[in-house]
Amino acid sequence: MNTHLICETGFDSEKIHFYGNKFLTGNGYMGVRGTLGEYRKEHLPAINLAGIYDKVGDGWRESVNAPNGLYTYLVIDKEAYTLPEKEVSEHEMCLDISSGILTRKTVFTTPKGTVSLTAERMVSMTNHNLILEAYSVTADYACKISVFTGIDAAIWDIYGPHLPKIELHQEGTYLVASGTTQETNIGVTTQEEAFCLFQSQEKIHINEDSILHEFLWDAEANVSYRIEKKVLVSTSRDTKPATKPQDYETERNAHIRFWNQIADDSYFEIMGDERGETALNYSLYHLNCIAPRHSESLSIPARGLSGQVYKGAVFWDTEMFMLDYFLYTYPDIAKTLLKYRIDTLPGALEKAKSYGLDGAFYAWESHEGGLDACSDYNIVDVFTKRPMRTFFRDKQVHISGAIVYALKKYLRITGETDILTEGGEKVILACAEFYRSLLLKRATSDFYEIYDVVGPDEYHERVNNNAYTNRMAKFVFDAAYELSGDTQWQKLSAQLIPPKTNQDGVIEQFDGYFKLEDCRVADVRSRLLDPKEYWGGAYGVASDTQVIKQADVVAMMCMFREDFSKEQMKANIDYYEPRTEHGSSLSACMYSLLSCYTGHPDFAYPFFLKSAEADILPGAKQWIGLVYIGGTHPAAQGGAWIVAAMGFAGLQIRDGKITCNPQLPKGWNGMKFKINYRGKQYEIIISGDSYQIDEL
Ligand code: IFM
Repeated sequence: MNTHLICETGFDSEKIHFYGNKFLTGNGYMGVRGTLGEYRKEHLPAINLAGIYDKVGDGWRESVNAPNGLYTYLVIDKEAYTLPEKEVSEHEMCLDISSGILTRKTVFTTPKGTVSLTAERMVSMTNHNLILEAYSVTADYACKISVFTGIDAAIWDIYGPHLPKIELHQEGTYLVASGTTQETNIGVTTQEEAFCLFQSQEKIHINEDSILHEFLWDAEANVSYRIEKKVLVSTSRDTKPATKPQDYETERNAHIRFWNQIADDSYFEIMGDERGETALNYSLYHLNCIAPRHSESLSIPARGLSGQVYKGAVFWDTEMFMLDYFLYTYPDIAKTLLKYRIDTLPGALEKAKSYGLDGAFYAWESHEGGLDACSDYNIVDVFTKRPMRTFFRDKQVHISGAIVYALKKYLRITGETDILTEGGEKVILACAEFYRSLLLKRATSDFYEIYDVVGPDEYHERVNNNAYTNRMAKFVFDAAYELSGDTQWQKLSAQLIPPKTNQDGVIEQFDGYFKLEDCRVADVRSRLLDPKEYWGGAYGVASDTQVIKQADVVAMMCMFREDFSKEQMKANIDYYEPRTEHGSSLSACMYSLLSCYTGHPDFAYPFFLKSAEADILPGAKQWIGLVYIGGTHPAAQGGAWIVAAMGFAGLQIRDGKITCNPQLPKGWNGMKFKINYRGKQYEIIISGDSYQIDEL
């Protein structure tokens, strides 16, 4: 079995959106949803652009999709053969995660026989503006075939249209579609060139919302006819003009070589678990599809480049869940992600000021310049259809701590300190000032407290002394002290109220949490009147109970494992897991990691798989209230790497020394993977509970 091939056989029109995520291709500059060439906007095709945002009227600000240069459909004897409209006798999509190539084979049944359509697609890793696609058509009888291929300017937008007037024309061998975003005035252009590798007649059709070649020919029975496409996507924000591609084969080979290298650098071998190995490497495939290799200062949105869900915005997901893979594999990319936060410091300073606070309050949903795209009304109530006031933007203050935590991790792993003078130091100090401005002290108390926050568990809003948030603030004060030697930070760290713990060592998630109704996830679920109902906020079914959305105390224990004994970690997993909905894809990996830390890899395994398979299997949450949240889950994918490397392999770097502490789940006989540490590559081979680390 080839564990690098992810396939879906058969066609299920109910799963069109899911396939769009599952078969995403991308190169960090753009993500291309895994939709079929013939799909129009109702099936959510998208060429989603990294870091390009816009706002239309009162709609939410969101990322921008380019005109779809992959639009292609087949006509046989004057009848269109497209999915989902036509019956097919065969249909398969396969993604090769070690070459970054998505293929499709569809066999249509026509009144006279069968016609097979195969296609391959890749978003070039070596020319970031380029997408390559090739089609082959074979009929088992003689017929007249037309392939229409070109650019669809009817773009799928959630809050668009972002390119309201798209100009379509032909320029030499290229078809061109270009438009300008409404608020941000960014030019977006798609150019498309298609070649027939056989004799055909060609016509160009310029329609109201598409520009297409029509290749028309008399097909002989059982002869394959191939058409190759090169699509160039560019924006006026590009630092360099798009380079014209070389011939298809040369570009294809370069792309494959690049992906082969990624697979060689970072994919895992898991002896004894093909399913786990495939899911983990598929996760790493996704992280590489969305890694901003073309930039020195850009980050990754919470839904990757799979569309405009969550506004295409960057959340704490990147720093806390995705960064580690890059730190240990491609530290330059880790730096690019952090530079984004350094460069968006002005936005964070501005946000803090707007709330009457000091220092840097980073955007909960960050767009360019650090602008917070998070709305005050981020969820629509299913019953009243009214926007609900949520407090993600104003109260999820743990975001600034995530950035300092990530910077410190970068410093520790890479040993590269230039990032401090390049702005990292300012970020750390500004975040410390921010947390200082949140501190409250009662006249009779020795301790500082932090009130009125939302922790990682978003269902409980405006709580006091969220243990995770307080620990992050303490971490930031410690970092500021270490950097500046200013003892005010040391004092604040020492005087921050310690977490409250019950007799079993279970940490109270926030003040009063233990007094809430103690019930289980199933109890709360049974109270829902509508499956899309929001569980949190003022009237949510979970709000007055101990049921939480995602790892919170458990996440804190993962981040600060040195603070806790294994017994205490275990007591907290045992307490919180039955009360956790895992309603966020960020949750499972934290439970998995902490279970590894406590020496329970078998308990950890299903959570690991849930994380790694977040986009392989259907079932991910699609709605919060009436807001669509479908898309890929890169934080879960990054979390899967963290669990495999730090959890099952027990990888740790302390005082410059790489060590492992393997704890393999049942069925795993060994693991093999590489890391990059301070400019050198190491191969880690684990067999049972012993390991070997070889410098390569
Ligand atoms: O950042 C997360 C948050 O923790 C839970 N809701 C979804 C966000 C984006 O993934």
